[in-house]
Amino acid sequence: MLRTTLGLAALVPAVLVVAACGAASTPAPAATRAPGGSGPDFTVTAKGIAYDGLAIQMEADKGFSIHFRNDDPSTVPHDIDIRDSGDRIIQDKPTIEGGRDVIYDFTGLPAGTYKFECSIHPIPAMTGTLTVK
Ligand SMILES: [Cu+2]
Repeated sequence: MLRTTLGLAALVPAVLVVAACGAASTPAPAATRAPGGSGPDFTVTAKGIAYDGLAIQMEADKGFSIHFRNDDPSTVPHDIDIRDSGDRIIQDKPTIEGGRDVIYDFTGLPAGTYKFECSIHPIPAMTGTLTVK
């Protein structure tokens, strides 16, 4: 009985911390999802050293593509790399300079939560969440 009580007491603060984090954060803007067809699945634009979409949701084991635009000055390169939950780059895409756009093709991923991030600017404004279900 004593053991059970202690276990519950230890759990309560952790639950409170999670709830507080959830309440404090606003939902990230989702990347534009293109309508079905043969074009790219998503569109992401970088401007002012920030992505315009910070959330992408994709089905498991399904390849996808992102039409990426860099609307910053030509001297400011950006890219989109994918990192796994251990923060390792698992899909590394080349940077493009400002004023250009590219279609990045990504291979399918197992279900999980990943990050997509600019390798030049790994800051919150250029770090999104890729949810694979
Ligand atoms: Cu960047």
